[in-house]
Amino acid sequence: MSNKLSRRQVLGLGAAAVAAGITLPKKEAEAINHGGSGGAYQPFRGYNPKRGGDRPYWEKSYSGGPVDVKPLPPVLPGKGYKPVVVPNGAALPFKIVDGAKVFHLIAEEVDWAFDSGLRAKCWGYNGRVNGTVIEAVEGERVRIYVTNRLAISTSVHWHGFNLPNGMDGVGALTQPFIKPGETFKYEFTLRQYGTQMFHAHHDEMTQMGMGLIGNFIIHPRNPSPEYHVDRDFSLMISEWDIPAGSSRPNTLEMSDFNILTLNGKVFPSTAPLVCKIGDKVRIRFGNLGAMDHHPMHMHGHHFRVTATDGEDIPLSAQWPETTVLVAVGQSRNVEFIADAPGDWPLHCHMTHHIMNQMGHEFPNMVGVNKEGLDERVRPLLPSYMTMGETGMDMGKMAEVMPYPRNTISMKGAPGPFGDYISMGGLFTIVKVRDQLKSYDEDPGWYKHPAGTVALPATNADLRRDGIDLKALANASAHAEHPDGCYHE
Ligand SMILES: [Cu+2]
Repeated sequence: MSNKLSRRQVLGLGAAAVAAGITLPKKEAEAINHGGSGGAYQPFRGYNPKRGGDRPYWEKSYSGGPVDVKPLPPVLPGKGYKPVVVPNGAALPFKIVDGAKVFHLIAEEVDWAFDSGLRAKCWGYNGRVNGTVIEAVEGERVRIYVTNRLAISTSVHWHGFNLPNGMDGVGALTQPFIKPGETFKYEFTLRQYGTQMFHAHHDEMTQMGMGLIGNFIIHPRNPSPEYHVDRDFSLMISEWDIPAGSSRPNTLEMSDFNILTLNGKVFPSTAPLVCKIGDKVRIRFGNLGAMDHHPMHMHGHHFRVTATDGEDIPLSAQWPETTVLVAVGQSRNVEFIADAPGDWPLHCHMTHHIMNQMGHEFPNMVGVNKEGLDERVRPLLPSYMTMGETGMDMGKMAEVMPYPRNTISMKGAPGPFGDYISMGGLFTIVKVRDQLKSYDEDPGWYKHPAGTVALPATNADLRRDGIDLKALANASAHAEHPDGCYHE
C-alpha cells in the first residue's frame, strides 16, 4: 500500500485513522476490512479474481462471491466454535450426512406459555416460539428440511443470507408454497458469518406475528482473537397483541402491542443472563417483531456495538453505547466485559414495552384525587379500578383488581427488598457474580456489600449535610395537596 490513500480506501478504513495521519500496512488493513476471518477460505475476497486481495474495501462482493464454492467440513459445537446460549430456548439439533449439516425445522401450532400466568395458541418451530436457534459455521453446507404442520401454506426465508435466489424462501416468488403436510428441502453453502435470522415469508403479517421467527447464528470459520467471548447470548425480540382473557394473538393489530418478548417470554419469565466477573460477553439481538424498533439498554456497563446483520464492524469503527437501537428486521451484536457484580437490568427503553398486557382504556389519573371513586363505580362494574393518582403501582393493582383467567396485566415480580418490581415485557436481568456454581443455575438475588445500597437517609446524614428537616416536612405536607389538584 502506498502512503497515499485513495478516496475509496479512506471510506473503507475509516476517516478517524486518516485524520490521525495513520496509514496501515497492507496486512493490517485487510484484517480490518475482512473482519478477521483469515485462512484459506475467503468468501469476502471473491467476485473479481484479478483484483484479489488488493481490491479497495467497497469493491468486495456484496453477495458472498461465487455460489459454487467447495463446502468446508462441518464443525462440531465445543470443537470449532463455542455454542451460543439461548435463554428460554435452544439450538436446533443436527446430523452430519455426507459432509453436510442436516437440520429439520417443523412449523407447527404451539400452546405457548409467555409466563406462568399467560398461555396462547401460537405458531412456532419445533415446539418453541421465537426461541429455536439454528447454529452453524461459515463454509458449511447446510441442508434444512422444513415440514409444514400448520393448516396453511408457509415458506422459510433465510434473512440476511448470501444464497442462490431459489433458496431465498419467498413464498410464490422464489419457490412454490410449502403446503400443509409437505416437507421442503433448502440446501446451500454458508459463505458468510454473523447473526442472521429466519422467518416465514408467506403472509408474514399473520405467520411472523404468530411466532414463525428465529435467530440463525453463523460462526466464523477462522475467528479472529477478538471473536472469542466467554458468554455468547442469542435474543430474539418480538411483540404481540393478546387482549386480557383471550388466548389467541391478534395479528391484525398495527400499533397497540401489549406483550413484548425476548425469546418468546416476558419478565419475570425471561431467564437471567448469568455471567462471571471478568467474562467477555456478547449479546446478539434480533428483531423480527411486527412494527416496533427497540432501544435495548444495559445497566451498570457500557458496550461496544460490534456487528450488524451485514457483517462485523471494524474495530476502529465500533462505537460505545449503553442503548442500542434494534430496528425491525435488524440484528445487532454488542460486547462488553462484565466487570461490575450485581443484578443489572437489560431492557427496552420504551417504557410501554416493559409493561405486561397494558391497555389504553384507563383514563389518565395522575394528579387526580380519586378518593371514593372506585367504591362508587364497583357496584356497576365489579372489576373497576382507576389508575392510581400517582401512577401504576403494579403490585397494589394486581392484588386488588380481579382479572379474567389467562391474564398478566400489571404483572411484575416480587423483588429482594419486599417491594414489587413494576416491570414486565422486554426486560431481563444480567446477573454478574464473583462466585458462580454454574452458568446454568439462577444464582438468586445479588447480595450487596454492606453500605452499597440506597436506603432511607438517617437524621444524622441529613443534619451533617445541612438538609433542613423542618422545611422538608412542610414541603411534603404541601405535596399532598398540590396546586391544580382536583378536589371534589
Ligand atoms: Cu421496545
